[in-house]
Amino acid sequence: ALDEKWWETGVVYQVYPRSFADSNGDGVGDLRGVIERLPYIAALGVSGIWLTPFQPSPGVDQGYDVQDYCGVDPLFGTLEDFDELAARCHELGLRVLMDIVPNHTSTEHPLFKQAVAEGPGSAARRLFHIEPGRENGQPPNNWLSVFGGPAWSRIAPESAVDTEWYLHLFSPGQPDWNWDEPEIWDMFDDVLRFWFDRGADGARIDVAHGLFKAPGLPDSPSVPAVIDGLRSNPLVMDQEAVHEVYRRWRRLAEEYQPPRVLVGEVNLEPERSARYTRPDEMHQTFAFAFARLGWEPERWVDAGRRFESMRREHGAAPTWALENHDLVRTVTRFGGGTVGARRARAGVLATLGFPGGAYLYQGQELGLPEVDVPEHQRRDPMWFRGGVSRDGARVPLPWSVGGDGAHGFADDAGAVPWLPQPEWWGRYSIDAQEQSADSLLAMTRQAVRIRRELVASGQFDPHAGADWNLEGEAMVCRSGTGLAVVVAMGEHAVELPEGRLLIASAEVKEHRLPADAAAWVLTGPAA
Ligand code: ISL
Repeated sequence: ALDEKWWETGVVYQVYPRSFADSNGDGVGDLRGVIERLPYIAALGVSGIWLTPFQPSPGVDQGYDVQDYCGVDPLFGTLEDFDELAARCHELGLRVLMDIVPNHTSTEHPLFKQAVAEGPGSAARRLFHIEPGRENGQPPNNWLSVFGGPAWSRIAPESAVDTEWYLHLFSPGQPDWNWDEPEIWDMFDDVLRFWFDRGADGARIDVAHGLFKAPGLPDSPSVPAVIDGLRSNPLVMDQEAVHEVYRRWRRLAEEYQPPRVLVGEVNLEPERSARYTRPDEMHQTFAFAFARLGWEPERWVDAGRRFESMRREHGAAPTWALENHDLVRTVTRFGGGTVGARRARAGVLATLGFPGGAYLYQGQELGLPEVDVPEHQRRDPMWFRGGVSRDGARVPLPWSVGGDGAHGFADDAGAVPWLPQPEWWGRYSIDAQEQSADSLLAMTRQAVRIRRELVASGQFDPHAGADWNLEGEAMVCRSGTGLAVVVAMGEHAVELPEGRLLIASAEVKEHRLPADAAAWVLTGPAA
């Protein structure tokens, strides 16, 4: 049962290659670094990895500005390295998810360069949203980019003749594709086939709720692309037309044996994101309504309940994740310091126990806090456009206690990591946590192992419906299989429900779970 539906029965580990392991001492992680340290990932017991982009890119948005969708950036290695990585993963029983970026590309993509060169009216310009400006040198409409500032830039800022503008929902280095053109559909079919043929087991789809814009690109009464964390501008994203793309991709994925898996980065409210997991669309979408929460019991219950509608209406299991490379690390988000550390630990256990798929972001199993990267060393385009910097969740992993080789991130002792690590980084290292039986790393491994056992015995089912309630100071998720996930979110210890305690994130005494902790209890006949 585990293998067949690995993406939801098992746990997927997100690898951010730039910051995972550096095999050649240039301070940037690479595919060979991932290959060398796959045994570490396999030992977590996870069923697969998702690799964020490693395709050729100028790196304006750390690889989310893709210049060539079917290659490997020399910074990360070669296509042969990818082949070896996929083969090694499969030997170890790990599946591999690519990151596909269909909403936008890079200004260095050959088709965009052609569009620039061939000028107004050319066929190449139709592949993007390229429009004449308005009077007084104003952009074609009033939309703002997700990263801040106008969503439009001039194609040729210096030219008096070519006064057209191109749309970019993200940075100016990331022009949006025009999905009204059939050529784009064909191009992405080929991209998916390229990686699926090479052994990729599926794809995470970047900004999957993007792609299409309201016809005619009208001015918007509310100008930002994202109104708040989960509500996007209805003219800019979440257009009905996008669902036809996923129906097509699902058919394409199912031409393969085993069928390839699609997971959507759909940053919308549960009811809207659920529509992307219809049986003939994507297999899963991340539960962002949950990922964006702080330590707020009422909102956890509310988010949990809202995802139950996704099961009922679309037959899809929610996909829990509390961290990724865009979000503030949970230790910090949940309060920082030792309190934040305890809560982040509880968060890992809760995520793995709620019925649904589960993703962990590299370093989450170590309890890494957000790093305050000094301003002059920040690299995030969002920061440069006036937003918050996401660099603090992207600092290269600490593998060893001592500082050499950027705390063991690099094989080369003198390597300087692309983002600076704080001097206390080694305290969180994998080596340090391997020495301690109650480290978060040890707990994560144990929880993943227990989850596998529960899957095998039918006591964990990602599709089981669940009841979400506040019981006193505890947030309790009781799943149809008899597994209760209890999170003590108040100030006091809570009495655990009757049953067999399987694992807890802090010491349970007399069946009482301390504050800021989580536990799994098998209740009813299942116990
Ligand atoms: O569009 C949003 C909400 O409706 C955003 O939250 C959006 O989902 C998010 O910014 C997308 O992130 C992904 O694409 C970006 C990239 O910078 C991120 O790292 C990536 O995860 C652009 O490719």
